[in-house]
Formats: sequence, structure tokens, C-alpha cells
Amino acid sequence: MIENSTFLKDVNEGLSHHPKYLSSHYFYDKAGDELFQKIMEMPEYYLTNSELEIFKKQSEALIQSFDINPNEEFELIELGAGDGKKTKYLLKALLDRKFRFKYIPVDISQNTLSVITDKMENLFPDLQIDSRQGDYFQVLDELFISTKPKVILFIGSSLGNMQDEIAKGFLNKISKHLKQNEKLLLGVDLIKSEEIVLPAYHDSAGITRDFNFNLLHRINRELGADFKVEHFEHAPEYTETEGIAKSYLKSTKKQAVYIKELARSFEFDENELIHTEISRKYNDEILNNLLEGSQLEIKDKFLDSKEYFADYILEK
Ligand code: AVI
Repeated sequence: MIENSTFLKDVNEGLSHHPKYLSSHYFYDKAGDELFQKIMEMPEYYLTNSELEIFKKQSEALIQSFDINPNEEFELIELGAGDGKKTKYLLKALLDRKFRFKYIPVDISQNTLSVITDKMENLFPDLQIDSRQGDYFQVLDELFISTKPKVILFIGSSLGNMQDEIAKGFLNKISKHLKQNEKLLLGVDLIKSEEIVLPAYHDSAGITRDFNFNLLHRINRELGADFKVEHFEHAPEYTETEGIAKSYLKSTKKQAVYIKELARSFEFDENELIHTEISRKYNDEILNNLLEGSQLEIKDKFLDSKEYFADYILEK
């Protein structure tokens, strides 16, 4: 649960800034989690199915690339556990091959963890699960007290929601925790044409629009604001040369919004934007730039049949 005072401070900072911004971090309350689940089912949102195909068809090859000693117990740590739809294929392949391991899903949301733990316990009664609730880094610090060999999963292109500098710092911190030869499985969306990427962030059913609007509803609910969502538009864009998709909320008229908890108003011009999300797409060069100085290197790369998405095995 995010402290409301942090939310309040971030909203104040972002809406006072020129140009205005809000962090996509705040999309994910209960309503936002549900909308994101729906997004993943939209035909336009190719990311989930592309990575799912890799896990369905290439789990054995992923495991080979992990290069785990079969005689030693290891820990499989998943950062941002999600719904387990993809991971279950990897877990099944590991269990079928009689690897000895503990699955450690990590998530900020206790609800997400309870759902995934129940689901995996039902699917795999023999699986050892030890879920950990909290911020990735705090939990990583605690988990790395154990000296068991580790494989870390960070899939779903969640790295893409970080600005490059933040992503670089994140990869660096993970690397500091890993020992020589330990692996990070990093799932990222690849750079491709606008005709494919943009609809993923502008689905025809309007679910992604509602996901973006939920941020305004959330500010209304939690901070006593009077955003009129009908006076904003969901405005995504994608630049193929950069490989970056961005989402904005565009004010359709000149208006003022009052936030009770801040006891102040914010002015919006007609067509003024609030930047709400970045969804970066990658290639080897961009990833290698992020990895520079981290001691992590690309060991392997697994693609889906359309070559939309990549699961990289990074090794220290
Ligand atoms: C979670 N993350 C990888 C999603 C993405 O594609 O950037 C979040 C999302 N935003 C809009 N649609 C999906």
C-alpha cells in the first residue's frame, strides 16, 4: 500500500511541473490491476501472447540456458509476480525435469501474491513456494542473505516502464546481488513498426484509455480532486526511431481542477498534456548500453515466432 502522503506529494510535484506528468506507478490500485488484466486480453496487446509463446514453446531451452547444477537446490525469484500465466510453463518444465528449487514470487501487492500462491499450489502441489511482499530492492537485500544459487525473472517488459537511467540503475543493482554465472531472465518488447505498437496502447475497446483515466479517478477518490474525466482524452504516441511509446492525458478545454487535499487548483490549457507513462521497446544495442558497467552480459536471446518480443538471459 502506497502512503497517501507520498501520492499527494508526487501528484503536486507532477502537476506543478512544465510539462505536467504523473507516474505510471500509480496506475496500479485495485481498479488499475483489473484493467491491466483486461488489457492483456485485448487482441491489440500483443506483448503478453508473444512472451507466452516463448514460455510455452521454449521453456526447456530457457532452462538449459540457466545452466543450473541439477544436484544443487536453487531459488527462482520472480520480481513483479503478476498472474503467473507465463511462469507456470517454466515451473512445469523445471518440475518435470526434477530440478530442486524454491519459487519466490515478489510483489508489492499482497493480494497479487495470495492469488498467485493459490494458483501455483493448485497446479503444482509439490512446488515449494515462499512469496515475499514488498519493494523489490528491500526484498532482494533480504533474499540474498541466503547463499543458494539464484535465477531472477523480470518479465512482461516491465523494465520498459522505467526511463533508461532508472532502468540502468535497476539492472546494476540486480547485478550487484548476483554471483558469477547466476542469471537474470529479462523479458522485453522489441522495437517494431508503429502500426503494431500504437494499437497496443490504443485498443478499440477503450480499455487502455480507461486504465489511463483511472489515474484521474484515483486522484479524485483518494485526494478529493474534481477531475472531470470527460474533459480529457487518452493520447498515446510512438516514435519508431526512438523505440518509445508514451501515453498522455490531453485536456480537451481550458479548465481548472481543484485538489482538496492540497487545497489548491491546477490550470490546464486546451490541448495541454499530462505525461503518464513510458513503454520503452528494445534491441540488443539499447540493452547493451543499459548493461554497460553492470558486469551483466547477454548470454542468450529467445524470440517468439513473429519476433515481437525477446526473453534475454543475462549472465554475470
Ligand atoms: C506493465 N507494462 C509492461 C505495460 C506496458 O506495456 O507498458 C503497462 C501498460 N500500459 C498500457 N498498457 C499496458
